[in-house]
Amino acid sequence: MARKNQTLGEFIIENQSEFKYSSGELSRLINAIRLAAKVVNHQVNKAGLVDILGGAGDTNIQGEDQQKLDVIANDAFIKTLINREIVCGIGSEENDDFITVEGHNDDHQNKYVILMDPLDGSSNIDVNVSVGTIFSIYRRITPSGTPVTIEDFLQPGRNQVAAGYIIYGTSTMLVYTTGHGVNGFTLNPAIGTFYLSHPNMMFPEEGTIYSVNEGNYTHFPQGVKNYIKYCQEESENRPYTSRYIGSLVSDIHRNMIKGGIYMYPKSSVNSNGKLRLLYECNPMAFITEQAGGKASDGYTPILDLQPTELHQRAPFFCGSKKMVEKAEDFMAKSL
Ligand code: P6P
Repeated sequence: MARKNQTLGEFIIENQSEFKYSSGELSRLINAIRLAAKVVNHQVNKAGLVDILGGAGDTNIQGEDQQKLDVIANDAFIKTLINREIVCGIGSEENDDFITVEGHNDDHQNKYVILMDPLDGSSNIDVNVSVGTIFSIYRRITPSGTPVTIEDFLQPGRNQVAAGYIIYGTSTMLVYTTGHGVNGFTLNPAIGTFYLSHPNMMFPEEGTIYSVNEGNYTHFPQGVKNYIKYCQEESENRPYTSRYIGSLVSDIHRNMIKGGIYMYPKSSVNSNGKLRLLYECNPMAFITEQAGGKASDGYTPILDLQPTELHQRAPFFCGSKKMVEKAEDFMAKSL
């Protein structure tokens, strides 16, 4: 039972019994994420003060300029997760291949794999706009005692045992689910403690906010164009309001609280859209469904897609159930 102002630590202990099979590892994994979140939060909050802005001079597998904070966040989460000896493998947007974690005595006995986008929205770093960390957790499916394999990462999103995000905004929040609803914890930076501030978060079934990069309008499928025109035309509750921060975590967090839809469709420029299935779409879709919303690629629930590659992309429609269903109607009618 979620009690407002409970600390994250108390919440994890009181809800330990909800984790199937877990004898505490999943709790320790969430605690490891909590620690790494505080480390990254400290770095993000001082970004303007220390010469860590700007590119790190490298590019990641997506060919995107790696921001120094991308690298710092990636290192912080990887180091914390390895030290806590709970995962047998780590997949990250910033690493071309997955990382094998041998574990205690190099015995490959750890039960979980984690996938993450350590600092999503990093292009916003230098302009002081909110950024976020996104994570997705599975139980391994290959035999314990053997090195983790790509199959452990390429599971459908429906298999996730936990997923969440940290939003480094006007306040820093950790929002996550283990399949029993969504709860949001706000960091009190003065004492470094996360407090339950948003118990049982739910998407409003309807909303009046649509989030999409309309600069890509001419490249969108006709169904998306038709839906955007639907959002803009005068009628009951419409025109809607357009809000697009360019930071997935921020746009979806706002829509979950106020109601809305976020779309990153495929286009003639990005045949599968831009967002990555394993560490952006799947975790945000798990959270969305747990919060009573809906997430699809325009046709199929995101959580039912069978991944084939670690960094594959997927078109993404996510948010208030009735808004996503309306967008899917427009997509179906223009097949
Ligand atoms: P565009 C950030 O790079 C990101 O992955 C999401 O956080 C964000 O919603 C999207 O890409 C923004 O992409 O093409 O609109 O700038």
